Amino acid sequence: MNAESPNGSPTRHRPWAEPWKIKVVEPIRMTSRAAREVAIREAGYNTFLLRSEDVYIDLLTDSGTNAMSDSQWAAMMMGDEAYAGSRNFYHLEKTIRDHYGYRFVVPTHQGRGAENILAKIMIKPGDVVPGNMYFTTTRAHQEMAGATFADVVVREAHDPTLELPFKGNVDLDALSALIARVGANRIPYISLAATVNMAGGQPVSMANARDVHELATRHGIKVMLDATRAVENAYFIQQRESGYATKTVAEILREFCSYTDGCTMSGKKDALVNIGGWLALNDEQRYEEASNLVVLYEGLHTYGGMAGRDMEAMARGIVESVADDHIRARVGQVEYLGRKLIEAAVPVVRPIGGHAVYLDAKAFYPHLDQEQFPAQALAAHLYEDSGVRAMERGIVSAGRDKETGKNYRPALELVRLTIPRRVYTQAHMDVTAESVIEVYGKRLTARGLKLVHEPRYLRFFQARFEPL
Ligand code: PM9
Repeated sequence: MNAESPNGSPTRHRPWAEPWKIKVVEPIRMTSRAAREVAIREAGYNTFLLRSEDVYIDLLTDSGTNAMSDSQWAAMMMGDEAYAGSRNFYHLEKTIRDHYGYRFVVPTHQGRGAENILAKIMIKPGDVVPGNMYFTTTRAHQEMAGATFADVVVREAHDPTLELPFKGNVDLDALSALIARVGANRIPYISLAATVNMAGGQPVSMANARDVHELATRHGIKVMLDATRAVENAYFIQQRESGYATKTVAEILREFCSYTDGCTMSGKKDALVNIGGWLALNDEQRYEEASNLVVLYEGLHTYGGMAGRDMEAMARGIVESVADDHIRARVGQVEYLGRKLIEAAVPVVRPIGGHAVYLDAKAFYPHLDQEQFPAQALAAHLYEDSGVRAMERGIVSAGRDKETGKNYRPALELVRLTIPRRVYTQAHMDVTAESVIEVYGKRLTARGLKLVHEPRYLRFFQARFEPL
């Protein structure tokens, strides 16, 4: 093997080999198929309701499941747990300003805390919020504040088979038409997500972000970024967009954020921590409102629901997250799993996204109607086969239209194999691929599910099912 390849990656053959070694391990255990069949039945065929002890490889989410570095763990001992004015807050604030570029920072316990506050300070009843595909918690807070979400993602995002570099882009014609139809005064902001989770972790190009900002600014509309996986988005820009190959991910992230007026952030993803988030804004008056409102929902504006130690760990995590070798390894591991499944002709969303490989459940189980919850069933079948836990991202996650009460029927009916950062090995990816391939081999005998318990809010978390 080469000691070092010219582009700074560890080897020519394994460019994504991890830039870290393992210091602490957490045991996990394999269970029997019989035990897993009982566990998933008791969980109402919902992988959110499984106990993690009963899971072998946990690919439910990359949210809060990251492994922290030794530097982050050391930071946990540096927590200033003062109620007000913790030094860790000021460090976090400076780190966010330096890396994301926004002027004002309001800490929150996680992403949805920031979404709640943003929706409350920006939205009035009857507003419309355009966005590049919905996200569950984001849309829920927009709706609770009285807005309707309007999807303006490019049409290609809804087709899992299309191999295009920026399937998270906003359709500028659709956005213009929406502004003309409802009027700019009813659009408090554009909700721009990078990457787009529900489309398969697909990125937004820099050119598109620039154009969205230009169009929005012309109409006096703000652009609010969901920065949850903006570092992964920046990596894709570096790899795929002309003019960015020689820029660092850190530089690309700063430029990307400069085309937006603020952001909500779940630090539990890119920022390499187990809990934390923030709302960032450039507008001082809005910041005053947000930093006042945060005391009602999260905590004082210098901790927002986080302990001082959590803020310190997140500040260090942000710095680690933009290192080119880290992000190359992170996305490289996801691509490794994706390629194995593509080689076995398993239908997955193309191209492979930044944080997860998404199985196309409609193509996997073509004999099941969407109302028989093929993705929910597939996630259960995969768990039964190997103890690999995945997440449904289809009709259950999409929920119901708040006006008609009917199920949304999203074009994408997916199962997400979500890779936590710095947690699993290549062998774990191999086991996962083998299990998916095994389940794919038995696909024609698979049965769907019926919904037997449906909670009112974000039903996918707690819904229960029975086999048909
Ligand atoms: N995402 C995920 O697994 C957590 C559970 S599913 C609701 O993908 C985006 C793009 C997210 C996200 C959470 C949030 C909310 C906002 N935007 O979970 O509240 O992917 O920190 O963030 C999950 P919090």
